[in-house]
Amino acid sequence: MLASLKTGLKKTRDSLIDKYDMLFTDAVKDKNLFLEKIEELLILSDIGPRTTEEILTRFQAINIHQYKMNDFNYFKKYLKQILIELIPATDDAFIINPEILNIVMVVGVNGTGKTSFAGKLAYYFKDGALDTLLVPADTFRAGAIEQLTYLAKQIDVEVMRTSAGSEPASVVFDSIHSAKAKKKKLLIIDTAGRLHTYSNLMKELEKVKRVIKKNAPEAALNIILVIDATTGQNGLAQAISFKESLNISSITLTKLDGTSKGGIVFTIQKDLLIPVSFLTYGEKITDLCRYDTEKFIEILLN
Ligand SMILES: Nc1nc2c(ncn2[C@@H]2O[C@H](COP(=O)(O)OP(=O)(O)O)[C@@H](O)[C@H]2O)c(=O)[nH]1
Ligand SMILES: [Mg+2]
Repeated sequence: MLASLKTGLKKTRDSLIDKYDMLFTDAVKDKNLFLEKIEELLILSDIGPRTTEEILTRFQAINIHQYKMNDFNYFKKYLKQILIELIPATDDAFIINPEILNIVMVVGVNGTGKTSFAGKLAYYFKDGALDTLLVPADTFRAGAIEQLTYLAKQIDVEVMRTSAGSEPASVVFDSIHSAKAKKKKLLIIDTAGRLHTYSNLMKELEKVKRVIKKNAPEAALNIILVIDATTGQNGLAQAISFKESLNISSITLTKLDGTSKGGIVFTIQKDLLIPVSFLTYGEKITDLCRYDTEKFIEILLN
């Protein structure tokens, strides 16, 4: 993870630091008040009720004066240590096997950043020289095909030609056969985020998944749910329903640059038990990184 992630997390980092100063002027004199303020701070950054509670238990157990909790540096050091212990490592959330065809199906509701993520991911793997095909299977929304096609041209990655209104499952069917014929190693499928109803959407995505399983059973399939970090609890609700319908492999959290609630990364892992694979933190094609708990905590609290 890069310095650019640090910039992308500026809002969350600033909020933790500002609020710490604001909240802790007197709190450290009184342990109960201190715990109350910590709780407020953690909830404000969307760390989630379960993790917050576990963190509080750890703080409860220490002598706050001995640990110099009035000093932000000591506090951060201690919190870092707790988070690293509490948040499960997720390094196997996303694996690419360059020997076979890898299929990434990108799902999520409208506007979360699916199409942008598909482009960023293709660009990310360009360095690794993985021959990639981008597939615009959001044929429902006007402009979605053009958006991905434009992105693909900019980064010089092949994109499947499709016309608006085609059936997504048949676009995906064609793309799998095309990828096999061309010996592609990575197929990135961008899907629709909204149909007439939510249940229509789920049915369509399930159908796309069946087409993949049937036509490329030998491929490694990753279903990545894209969640907009700025949507908070709403994003969590989305994750629950996509998890039920599609058995997603991991989550990509987008727009971390636009929120002070970056703690949602921990909520997803702890409360939903879904691994996080990628983060995006800006509109540039390079504003993407793999997620790594320890590095994330390090950057967040440094
Ligand atoms: N600031 C910021 N904007 C983003 C990020 N990812 C996507 N966006 C913007 O969010 C909007 C919706 O993105 P899009 O990929 O079209 O979403 P989709 O409807 O899920 O395909 C666009 O204006 C993107 O530029 C991000 O990480 N940070
Ligand atoms: Mg889109």
